[in-house]
Amino acid sequence: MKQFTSIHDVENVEALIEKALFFKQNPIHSYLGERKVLGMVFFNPSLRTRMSTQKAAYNLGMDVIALNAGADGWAIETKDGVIMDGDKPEHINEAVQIMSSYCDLLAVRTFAGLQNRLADYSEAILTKFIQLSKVPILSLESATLHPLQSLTDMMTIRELDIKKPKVVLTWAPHPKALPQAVPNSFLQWVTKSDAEVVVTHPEGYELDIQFSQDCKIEYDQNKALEGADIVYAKNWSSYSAYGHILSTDRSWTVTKEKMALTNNASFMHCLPLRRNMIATDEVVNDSVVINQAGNRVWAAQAVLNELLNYEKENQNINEQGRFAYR
Ligand code: SN0
Repeated sequence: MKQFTSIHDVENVEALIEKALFFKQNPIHSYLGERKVLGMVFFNPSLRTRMSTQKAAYNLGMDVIALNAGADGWAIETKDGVIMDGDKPEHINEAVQIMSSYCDLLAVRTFAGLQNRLADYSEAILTKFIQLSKVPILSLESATLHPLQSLTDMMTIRELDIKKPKVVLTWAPHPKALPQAVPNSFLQWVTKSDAEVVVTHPEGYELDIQFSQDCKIEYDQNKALEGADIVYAKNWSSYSAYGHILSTDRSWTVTKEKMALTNNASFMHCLPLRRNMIATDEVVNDSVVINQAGNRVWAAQAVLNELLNYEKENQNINEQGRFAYR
């Protein structure tokens, strides 16, 4: 695997899930990453992604440099052709080339701006990283996808060991407009697994058809939840009325009563989760979210291991022990 930005970069999804499960049992299995540096650049906040990916890198013997662009590093201008007379002193065109010269793998988190659908769905910033980096790129959530989360989700569902589970992705209310990255990515992965997938949301919250085409859409949340084995809750803002909040209807909050409609389903969420908006305290306390978040380490380790392996196999290591990635 020469980069990890979506499921399309993964040659064998099944093998990657198995590798993540393997690392959970054998965390310190390889030192493939010894003397290698993972750079992590954050344009947006992170708790799980940052800590779990760092831990995963350490398990492989890597060193990590993490930079919060605009907080502990210069704010980075990402658009071409602008007169840089504002508050961003650094341009992405230099920054990525330079950061990638210091690192062996480069990871980036960049959320959707939710102002311009075309710009977000063209993955302008992630694409810049891919084009300008000398080393493999790893997405830590981009404008439209969150593949590390989805790999973790698949691993967590696998651990539940349910034959052809009914998986329900439900929209839930939230005070802020959030990206569609987590639900888009989840559907991209879960529809490739052996599961019956139902998406439920209020009208106007339809996701981009490229992600929802292989699942059933059910506008009645109670109906959707009937017989569910897994309930995956997430808020997202509208795709059609791009970036807008169309509903804050708290009748969509996942409650104990709603969970009672399911087949004793496991409740999942990527976190952070706003309690008693997305789901009630009772539902969160009785969920698999802690194991799910814990699995982020093993998913990240499987991905880092694949990226390191690719380089090793392609023998692109130069005299300095650095990858000479093209
Ligand atoms: C992000 C999202 O894509 O929805 C990251 C999830 C892994 N979530 C948020 O930004 C939540 C912010 C909030 O105010 O609750």
